[in-house]
This record gives sequence, C-alpha cells and structure tokens, in this order.
Amino acid sequence: MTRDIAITQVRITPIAFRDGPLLNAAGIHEPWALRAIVELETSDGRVGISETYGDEPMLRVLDQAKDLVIGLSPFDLNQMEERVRATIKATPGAVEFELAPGSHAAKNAPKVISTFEVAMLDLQGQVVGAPVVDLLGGKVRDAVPYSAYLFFKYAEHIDKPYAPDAWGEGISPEQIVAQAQRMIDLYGFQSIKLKGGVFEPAHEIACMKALAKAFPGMPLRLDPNANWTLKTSIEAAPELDEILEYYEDPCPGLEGMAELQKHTKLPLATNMVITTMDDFRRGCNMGSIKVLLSDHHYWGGLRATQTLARMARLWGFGMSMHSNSHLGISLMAMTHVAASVPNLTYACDTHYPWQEEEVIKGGRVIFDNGAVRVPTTPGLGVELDREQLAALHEQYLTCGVRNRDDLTQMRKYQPEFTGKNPRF
Ligand code: GKR
Ligand code: MG
Repeated sequence: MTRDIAITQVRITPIAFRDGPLLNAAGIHEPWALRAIVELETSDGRVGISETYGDEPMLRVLDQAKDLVIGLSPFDLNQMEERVRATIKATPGAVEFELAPGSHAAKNAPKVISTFEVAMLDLQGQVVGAPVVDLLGGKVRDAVPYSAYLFFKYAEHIDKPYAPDAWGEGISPEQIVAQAQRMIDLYGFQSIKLKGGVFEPAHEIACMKALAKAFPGMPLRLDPNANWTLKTSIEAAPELDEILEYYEDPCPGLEGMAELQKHTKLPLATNMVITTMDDFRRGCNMGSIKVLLSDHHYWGGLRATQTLARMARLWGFGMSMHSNSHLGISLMAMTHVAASVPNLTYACDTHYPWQEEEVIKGGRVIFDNGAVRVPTTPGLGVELDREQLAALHEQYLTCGVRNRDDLTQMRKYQPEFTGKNPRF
C-alpha cells in the first residue's frame, strides 16, 4: 500500500532570518542568514519537510535535482540516492567557505541526498504513524543534549538593519562568562563551546580559563577553526590540557592535527579536516583526531550519519555534532538522528540560541536542561507555519544577501582585515 503513494511536487523556498554580529576566523556573520525549506508533496496530499543551505549555488543544485524525486515513493530512499548521485556533480561557482564544509561544491550530491532523505523520512513517518527516530532503529536516549555555543561578538551590526540583539557585546573574558551564564539560564546547557580563532590565542585562553573558573566541572571546548598555526596550537596545549573536554580544529590539515595530537593529551576534534570518506580513511591512518563532529546536512543524511558513527565506533573515535546557523526543522532532524546513535555521547553543537525567528508551527523549539526531547509524534514531529515561511521568504527577497560572505562583512568594520588563515 505504501508503494502506491508517490511524490508529485517539490517546493523549494529560500528564506532569510536575523543573525547576530558573531565573529569567527573568516570575519563576521552578516545580519541575515540563509536557508532553504524544501517540501515534498505526495499523491495522497501529505507534505514532508526539510531544511538545508540557502546560498545561491545550493539553490541552483536543488533546482537541478528537484524532478529526480517526482514519481518516487517516500520509501524509495535508495533510488533517490542513486538518481541524485548520477545527476548532481560538484559544479564550479560554489561559495567554498573554508570553515563551513556545507558550502563545498564537492558535497553537492550528499547535500541534496540529505535534503530529500529528511523530507522522505518525514513522509514515511506520517504514513506509518512513527517518529523518524523509529525509522532509524529507535531511540537510545529520550532527549538530546546540546552545548552552549558562545561567540565573540559585537553589540550591533555595522549596517544597523534592525534593533541590536539582547546579548550585548562579547569580547572580554567577563563578557564571555556573562554570555555563557545567560545562555545557560535561558536553556540549561550543561557544556560550553567557544568559537575561537578571532583574537590573539592568549586572549582566547584567558576566556577559557574564566569559563572554567565560573563553571567548575562543566565540559568546555574551544574551536579556533584552524586559524592557529601548528606551533601556536602546540604552545597553547599545556594551558588548555586541564580545562578542555576536547580541542576542536585548532590548526589546519590532517597532517597538522596528527602532529599536534602527539603533543597534547587532549582529544582533538574536527568538523574541518574530516568531511569526506577519503579524509576519514586518511585521518584514521594518520591518527589525526579522536572526536568527529558529524553533520547530516553535508554527510549525506541521517542514515549516512549512522553509518559514519558506526565507522567511528570501529576506529574508537568519539562522536559529536557540528552546526551552522539554522532553524527548527534542522534542529529536529539533528535531534532524531542523534537520539539514534549510541556513540554520539558529546553534547551536540547548535547555533539555535542565536536565532530568534522560526518557520515551524508553535514557534521556537524548547530546550529542557540543555536538551531537546525526541518527538514521539509521526515524522519529524514539526509542521511548517506557512505565514512565517512567507514572511521569511519576503526577508530573503529584500535582504540582499545571496551567499554567505563573512570576509566582506568584516571589511566594513576593519577595511584592512585580510582573512588570512592561519592568522595566529
Ligand atoms: O557560523 O561562524 C560560524 C561557524 O564558525 C561555522 O561556520 C562553523 O562551520 O560552527 C562551525 C564549526 O564548528 O566549525
Ligand atoms: Mg568546528
């Protein structure tokens, strides 16, 4: 009976939502972050939903792929995957934003597969009356813990497109501790990550020490996004050895990380040096990392994330999860898959606290003690709020941003900013 249901329509809606003036190795976030909301409609009137990247090259690739699922049953995941792999190639012209692997053209096919897979699993869940996590083998935890993801930030965007956010400036150790306190008060997070690679390493280490003092026993992570040289990363290691849970992408390259791992007792973690199966093979042989941050958006979907986790288990790597600016549909997909992966034992990253807007009915997803409850209702467990979708699409049309460009945005504040990497 399930084979009689066919996908008849694909809708791709680019959206833009407010994002804070968050600093990173490449520069600073623009006032608007982009995503694409994908809807698959079936012959029996159901709609499966998914959220993915919304930059122009991704929209082009999605447009190229959209007819590939027409006529398929929502249960035809393998056929969908084969069709996408045969058609979608790494096209030139992608953003290739170094610190966000989801922008790489080489990942076009996995990104599209992931987008369709999530919406098809949402449909499958609706058809059989089961949450997505059950289609992935069932949950191993009832709620998925996330970490407080701190950023160095300015109080306001230079372009002043809207009123400043409520977080204020985040530059000094005291301000970073206050940011962590606010995020923990609001959401109950039980581990903390600081996005580094922005200021001199001594300043970032001082911030980590201030966090360790303010939140004794709290697991802490620092992620300089490969903006420290190998030498700097080795020199910083003894200062961080006692306070970090893991040391995320301090320096560039599998070779650099492998060498650094010999100089620190901290586990090295990455979402930068291992983003393909080829990297995985090489990273295993070189001993470059001990913790892998997955991300279903560019690793090829929820089932591919489970495969990755099984491989990580085989090689003795720990698992965590990477994030970019996103809304609630992505958060729910992340939550379903994380709930199904036994060795995903580190709290996942999420940028969600930095977002204020939503496209799902009922508004923003709730965190309870820093964790998101795994839905028990059919499919992803969330539905589109069409008014909100239209409003955020209107913002997309008028905001003027089409591709993420943190470097150009940073030059508005500091015209001499080079974006050179590694900078410290
Ligand atoms: O959004 O500024 C950011 C992050 O730096 C993001 O681009 C990274 O991909 O969060 C990410 C990370 O953990 O590397
Ligand atoms: Mg990272």
